Amino acid sequence: ESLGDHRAKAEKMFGLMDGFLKNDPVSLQKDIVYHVEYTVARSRFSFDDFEAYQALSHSVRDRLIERWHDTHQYFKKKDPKRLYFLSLEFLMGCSLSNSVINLGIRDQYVDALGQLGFEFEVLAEQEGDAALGNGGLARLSACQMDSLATLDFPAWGYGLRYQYGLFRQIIVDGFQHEQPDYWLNFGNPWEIERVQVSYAVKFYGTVEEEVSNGSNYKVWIPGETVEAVAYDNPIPGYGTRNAINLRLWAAKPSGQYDLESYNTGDYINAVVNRQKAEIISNVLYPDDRSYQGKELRLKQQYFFVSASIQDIIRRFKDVHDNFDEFTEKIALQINDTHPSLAIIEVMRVLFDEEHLGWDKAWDIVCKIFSFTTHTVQPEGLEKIPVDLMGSLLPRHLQIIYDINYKFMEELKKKFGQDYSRHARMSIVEEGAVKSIRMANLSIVCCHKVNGVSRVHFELLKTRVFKDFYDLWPLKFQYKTNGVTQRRWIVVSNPSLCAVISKWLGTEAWVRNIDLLAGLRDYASDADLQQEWRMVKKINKMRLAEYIETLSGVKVSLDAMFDVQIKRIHEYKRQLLNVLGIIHRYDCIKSMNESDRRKVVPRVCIIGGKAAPGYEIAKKIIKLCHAVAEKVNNDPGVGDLLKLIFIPDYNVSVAELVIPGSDLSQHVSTAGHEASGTGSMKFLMNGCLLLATADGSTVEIIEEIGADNMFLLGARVSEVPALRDQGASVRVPLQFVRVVRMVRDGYFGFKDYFESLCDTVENGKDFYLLGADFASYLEAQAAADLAFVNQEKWTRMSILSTSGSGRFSSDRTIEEYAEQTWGIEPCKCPF
Ligand code: T68
Repeated sequence: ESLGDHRAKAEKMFGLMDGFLKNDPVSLQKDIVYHVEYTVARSRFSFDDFEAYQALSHSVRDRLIERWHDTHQYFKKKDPKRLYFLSLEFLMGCSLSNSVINLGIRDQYVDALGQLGFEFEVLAEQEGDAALGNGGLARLSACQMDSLATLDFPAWGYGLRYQYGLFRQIIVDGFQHEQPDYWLNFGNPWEIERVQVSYAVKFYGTVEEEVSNGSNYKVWIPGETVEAVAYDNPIPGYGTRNAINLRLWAAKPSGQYDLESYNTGDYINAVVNRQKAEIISNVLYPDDRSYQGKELRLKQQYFFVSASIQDIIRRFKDVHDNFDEFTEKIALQINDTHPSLAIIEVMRVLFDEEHLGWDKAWDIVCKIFSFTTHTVQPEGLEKIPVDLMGSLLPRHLQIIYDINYKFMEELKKKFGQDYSRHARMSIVEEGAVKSIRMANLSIVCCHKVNGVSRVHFELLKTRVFKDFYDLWPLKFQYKTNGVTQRRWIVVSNPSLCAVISKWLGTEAWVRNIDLLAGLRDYASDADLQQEWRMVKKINKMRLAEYIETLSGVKVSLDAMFDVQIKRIHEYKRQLLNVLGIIHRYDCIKSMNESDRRKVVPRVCIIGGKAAPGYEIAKKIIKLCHAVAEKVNNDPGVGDLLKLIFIPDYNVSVAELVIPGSDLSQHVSTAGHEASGTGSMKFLMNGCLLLATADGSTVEIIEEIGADNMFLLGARVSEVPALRDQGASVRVPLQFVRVVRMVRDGYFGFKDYFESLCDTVENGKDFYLLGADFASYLEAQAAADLAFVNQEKWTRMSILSTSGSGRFSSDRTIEEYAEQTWGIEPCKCPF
């Protein structure tokens, strides 16, 4: 077919489409009704809210698809350098509200639905979260996709389409139980299945030598082949026509039949065996920090990497007939080390299959890959046992050895016989279990290694990757994390959004967050302050209703809502918070009537999931419930103190809780939180922070000033000395007392809590809860004092929002684009 014919056909088809979809209320209504009838296949006379949500989503999806097609057509035509963002986890949450806002058609939908007798918000609540990730790292990926689309960057995301997302947390008698999240049960209107986009992914087998054109090549003869099928998820930018793609892979049995079994008549077993392939993309691993060297996890990693690399090379080859321009057209970002096999896979394809020669292939690999690390603890670094790697990916193991050999030669030249340095830096770790250090591999092969905050960068340079920093100082950089104001203000806090736009006289801050700084001038303005407090009140009412439905506990709107929501970890110190609550309770109990009148009432809210095998974290959850049981039912305490544990914390819960909080806690032991991003969402919503000088908090202080938050605890530089003091570290009496209360069974479950108490007493308090306790209580007291003065508090709150501009993921992405990826915007014309 000639190009002319093709264009004529396309134009004819576009004519039949009657142009693009229209967004006036009647067109929207027609589309929704159409989808009720034909897509959802319910009668137009009888459908429920969920079916209405489905039809509504399909009409939004149609509009997304138009822009997404045009964007990709345009990228294809322009052939700019593209960024490929590889991540094993994306925590997208819900899509409906975000999509209509980014498409700029929310108001039209609200009207259209209103006229049909539906409320947009009610239908939006029907949607369930897409929870294909654990925590900060995964939500960061989602925020960054939003920014990449909004800033018109020619980017693609790649990940895995898990059948089961992060487990659902249910609480039975105060204990966490896990339930599977079978999120695809009712279909997913936000994805497009592309059965025709699929690749064979190989595993196991052997490596053989082959001679071709007089040279020797290695050929990998696989023992198992699985098919990867693409599911595309359009990601719309805000205020632009661009919609980029997040391509997630699902495992399906390979098209290649197991002829042997068919011939031997074992038909049933052959079919059953084929189904086993699907296991690969079945379930997300719920451990957000530990590595167990499990075969299935490695299979997941290689499966998604191999499919993505095949897809990327196929797309490149569509328009290029050699690899000369590969490095000018492609940037590959690996999100932590989880996708780092991509590096070896590209090496293998270029060397073994494309026959480019080692040096050329290596040169390309070193120019295209960059890597971001999200961890601080050396024990958080991924290690794959060599035996496992060798059996699952025999050829990859050989290539890793070859790379390591050359790297060791380089080290010898540079540092001579410093064997302990060689051993520390080697990609291969000798020891009881010989393993591949995925971080070392990534550092050796990537042109940039990024940290996620300045403090993190300092720790990488001086501790975690010190040897590598000494060798290649220019490789190391940092890009302080950010979050998207589209989801974390516009979607989740419409009332605040309206007030901000009114006072700034523009909505432009939604794309250009630096404009928020303009609010600073009005921080003491009585009118703004009143509107600001009104917004907070509305959001607190919503949250209070949610709390009452969940727990039956009625909370006072006059109380300070004090929130800590994040994954449960010892280093994040939810236990410090609970011990602080016990102390507060203890104080209230011993007060006389006149002192009680001075107490600032508190609603303490804690939420978060513990990894299923993390016993201590699970005990912290149980302790929250045990304390809540006692405190909430103590008639002598009443509204002065309530403790609420919000179960099944996820993105949607965060969207509800953050706008309704007054104070939020980010109290990790200094030097343990690489960045932290929750704090940024609270900051944008004008919630004050009670925090340690850890991760990105240090930069938040620089933006809003230490006076506008409640700082506490030891600094990063003080932590090692405190740890060295062990049992002789100074611990306040109040700390000893509250731990004793737990130990003695004041909240019940005496035996169960014993091992939890052991983690903070007798010189074993690794996370320094005792050492920081006095400072924690002082910060809490300062918060109480500030809250009493509502003008002062509101001013601090406005200054928090107005100082949050630096923590937009738009800024982070601009920095990556310029300093790491070398990509430029490619804006699809309207
Ligand atoms: C988090 N890491 C950091 N890891 O803890 C946090 N890990 O400080 C930072 O703000 C955030 O990343 C974004 O940079 C994680 O969330 C994981 O979830 C994870 C998952 C699997 C394996 C290892």
